[in-house]
Amino acid sequence: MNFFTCKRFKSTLVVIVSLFFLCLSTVLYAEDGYRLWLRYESVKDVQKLTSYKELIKDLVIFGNSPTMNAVTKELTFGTTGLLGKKIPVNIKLTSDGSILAGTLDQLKKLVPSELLERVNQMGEEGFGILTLKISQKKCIIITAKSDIGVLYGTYHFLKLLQTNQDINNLSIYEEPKIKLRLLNHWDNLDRTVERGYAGFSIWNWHKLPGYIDQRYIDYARANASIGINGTVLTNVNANALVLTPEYLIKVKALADAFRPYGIRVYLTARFSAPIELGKLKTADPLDSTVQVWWKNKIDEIYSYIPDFGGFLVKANSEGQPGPQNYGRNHADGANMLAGALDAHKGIVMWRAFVYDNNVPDDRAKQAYNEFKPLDGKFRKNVLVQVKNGPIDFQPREPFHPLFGTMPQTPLMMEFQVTQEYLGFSTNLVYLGTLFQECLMSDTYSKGKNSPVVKIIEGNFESHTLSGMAGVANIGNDINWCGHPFAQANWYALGRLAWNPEQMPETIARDWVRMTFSNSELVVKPVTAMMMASHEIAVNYMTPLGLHHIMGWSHHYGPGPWVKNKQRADWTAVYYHKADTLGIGFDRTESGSNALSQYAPEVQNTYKTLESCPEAFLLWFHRVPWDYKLKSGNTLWDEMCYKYYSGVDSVRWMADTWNSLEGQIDTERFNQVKMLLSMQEKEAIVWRNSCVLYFQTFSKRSIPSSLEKPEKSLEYYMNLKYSFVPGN
Ligand code: GCW
Repeated sequence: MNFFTCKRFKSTLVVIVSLFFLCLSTVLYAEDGYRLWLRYESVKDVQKLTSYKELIKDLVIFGNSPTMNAVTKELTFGTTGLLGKKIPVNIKLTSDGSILAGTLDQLKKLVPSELLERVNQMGEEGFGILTLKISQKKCIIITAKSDIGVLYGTYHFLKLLQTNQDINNLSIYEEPKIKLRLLNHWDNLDRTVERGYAGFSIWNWHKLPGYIDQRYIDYARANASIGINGTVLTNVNANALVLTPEYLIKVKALADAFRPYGIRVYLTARFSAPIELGKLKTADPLDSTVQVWWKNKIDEIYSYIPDFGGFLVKANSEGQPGPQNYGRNHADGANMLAGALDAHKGIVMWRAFVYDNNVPDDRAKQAYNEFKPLDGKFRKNVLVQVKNGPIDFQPREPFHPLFGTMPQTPLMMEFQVTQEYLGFSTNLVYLGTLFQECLMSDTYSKGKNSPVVKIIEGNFESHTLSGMAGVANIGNDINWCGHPFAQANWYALGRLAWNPEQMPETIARDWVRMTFSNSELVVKPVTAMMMASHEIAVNYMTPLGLHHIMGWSHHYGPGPWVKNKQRADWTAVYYHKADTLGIGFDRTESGSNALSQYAPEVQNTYKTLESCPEAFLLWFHRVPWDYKLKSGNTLWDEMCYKYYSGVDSVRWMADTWNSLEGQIDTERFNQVKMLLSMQEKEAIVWRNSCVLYFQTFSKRSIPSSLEKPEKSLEYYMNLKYSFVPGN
């Protein structure tokens, strides 16, 4: 007997081989974040798992359209992963425990029609998930009027399993409250992403149309799972090239890949395209040659993509061309495009984020001034897309005054999911609460209880169109968004676009359960961190209504000292107006009177120093440094406390996260740990820069209980950041 045949060798070999496979499997299944919230890990709760196995024996799926094939794939993949065993697909109902998925039409032979009546009353995208007895057999049916509805129902059903819900007696009916639920990619054709912090664009234009990256399919799956039904592929700072045949065949390839998942493709239209591509002398929307050019272009686009969604347009803003170049207004521009799109049921989303060529007394007033007079002048297939606040996605803004003041025009919400002003992809900031704060703000446009959400749902005027868009935070990073928690913002956008009345906490909990763990030991603290995170960032960046004091141009880090640029309204000093007497932008009657753009009840709330919620104090008022706030502190002291509490709270988030070691997979645990430590450093830079800079005006000392900034103001002002992403 030699060593190689001895028992000892054999068992050593077994150990080595098993270790090898174990290592290999951890490498293969490393939690790199790619799977987003669709991980379908096997259910850990033994009781739940047993009951799911009891209730889910097989899948019976009707229809074989591309969408129904997606349903089959997702249901098989999802249930197999969650239940830890292969769930077979059958063609007919054979025993208890079938999951039946199909449209009403397909199911009507099996299911008594009165049981499905409620689904029949819903729109095309709605669905029902019901526990029923059919031919004495207990089953769960997922049904809808359309295949897409069945797909949405499928994801909802899988979410129930992913979040360990009871599925014994289901009676769920859901339909979206908003029609257009879109991502806006600010992706350029060279694959850079404006304000993108997760690598390069996921659209690999060079390899399209021949190469369909699996990422496109996974992107579509992720979007469909949260109800997103459209994507604008290109940057609003548009390049006309995307409208040429060279690119249209690539756009078509993406549209084909997304179609089974209910996602329509939209493009940004560069207003001067007739000049750049068509060699016309003008892009005047009232010029007939221009109109013909666009009509032909639009017909051409539809010849490639029959269900093309339409255009998103940024015009006469930040140097982009538009109708005002020809003495026309936004309605003239939008209607010209909408006219040509209408023949194909396409739409125009015309952005209200505009800039005058002249620097105004208050930039916050511009959109209202330009758009309000145009209410009622837009064609039926135009939506005006309005950012949540009147300046520009600041860490905190009051709601945009256009909400509620253009009743005859469907207004579409534009949120920013990418964290341009909220710490890029190094800061953990959950945006569900920011979105909700805006959606729930009462505009009083129809008296009390006229929140923004009702305006965008189109409740008051029953517009045929309604929409919500989020500027995407997606790039080609392995985890899509750069920060594991940034995925939650993509997720929240989709969930809120489907139903903007949902609670951000519910959404956060679901996301944590699907993304990390169902254990309450994880769900509770992580949800608490997420729910607090936006306010924390506001505290260390722009407390008490401060805004637009970030680093010049790239917007990374603080820059309250930024002044003397091309336009005053691109500087920080224009917005904070700090001097030895006080700080803040007076937007009341004694100042720019931007407040007058809101309903009288809203004006009353913000009008006086006493009535104004402190979160918006310096947004609406100029306040003396010694002014006493509700806490009894002076404005200066309170500002210091806010900045310091912001940093302390980041430390609390880091401690909370670090206490979860062992309960989260190592890879993502370490990623978030490192990022939180970076966030702490960045928060300190924000705090120290702002406190030291504003101190040069307030001439007051930092309250003695607070640690002194370790470096000088000069040090912070001289920090240089080269090649900041997204710029
Ligand atoms: O906030 C500003 C951004 C620009 C962006 C613009 C917009 C796409 O800094 O990068 O341009 O908003 O929304 O159009």
